[in-house]
Amino acid sequence: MKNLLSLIRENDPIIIHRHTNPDGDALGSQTGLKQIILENFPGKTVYMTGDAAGRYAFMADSVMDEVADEIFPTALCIILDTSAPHLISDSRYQQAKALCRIDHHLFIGQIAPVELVDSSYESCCGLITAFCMEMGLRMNSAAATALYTGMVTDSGRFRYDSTSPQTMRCAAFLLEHGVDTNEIYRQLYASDFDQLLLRAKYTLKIRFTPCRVAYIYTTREELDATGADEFTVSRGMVGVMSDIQGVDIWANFTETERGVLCELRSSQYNINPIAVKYGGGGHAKASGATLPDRETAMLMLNDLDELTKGANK
Ligand SMILES: [Mn+2]
Repeated sequence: MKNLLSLIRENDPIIIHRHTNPDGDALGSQTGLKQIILENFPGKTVYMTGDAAGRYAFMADSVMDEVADEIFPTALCIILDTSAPHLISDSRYQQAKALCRIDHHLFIGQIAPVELVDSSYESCCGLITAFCMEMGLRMNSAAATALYTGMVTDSGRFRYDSTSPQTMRCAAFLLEHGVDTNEIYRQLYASDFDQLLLRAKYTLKIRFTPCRVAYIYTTREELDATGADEFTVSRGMVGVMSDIQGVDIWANFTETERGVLCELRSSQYNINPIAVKYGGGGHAKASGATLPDRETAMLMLNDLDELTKGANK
């Protein structure tokens, strides 16, 4: 952490990068670190670079800067929340005078000569908060709000396994510096009325297997009738089954031109081998596959029932 602080102290200008298709953590760490540098080293010039904020454009100060080519060879570039070089938004970091990285992903390989990589943190925002706390840097409410947003999104509202006592200590520190949590949650989680209606419709479609695997099956005709695209239905609606008591596995089947899209989730079981058996893949508790027809979907439900009978937790 000391090396990182020296680099920041000694360099001007500073350009902050993060991964492409930014999420709340990428943007939160980018704008949060910028605010911390400006708060503690007034007079420094700090740029942010990368593709547009998209869904997270509501975050304050999330518009990227146009950084001229000739600035890079004079600058310190800081890469945030990125595990591999090809994911870094704006490859001109390669021309930087000095380079460092702050990240919380599992370490794959070194990108910069100075790196602060710690995968015990739920978010890059959490790691930057800890850096600020440990180095005794001043925090302000703009930085705290940005960093808190990233902590909330990357930890799934403090629910994922990665949430730790350390997470809560960092979050507490941020709250002490002026975070309007109501405003953040409203921006992140308010859904429009059409979305709400669709969720209601899909809640009514939930069915159960004999072993309490929850599932929804949407035919081609039903999909067309909703007027929603297949992604909104397949990925978007699997979550309506996620918090039902007594349900540890749930599956969302959606008939499309390409076959029956299947999204599989579990709170307890490793459902990945079943997704793989049907030509899909993903993670232990979240996988997907594309099935040829409804009969195959029903066979998959049988397999999921069998899984709940075994000890394969
Ligand atoms: Mn992250």
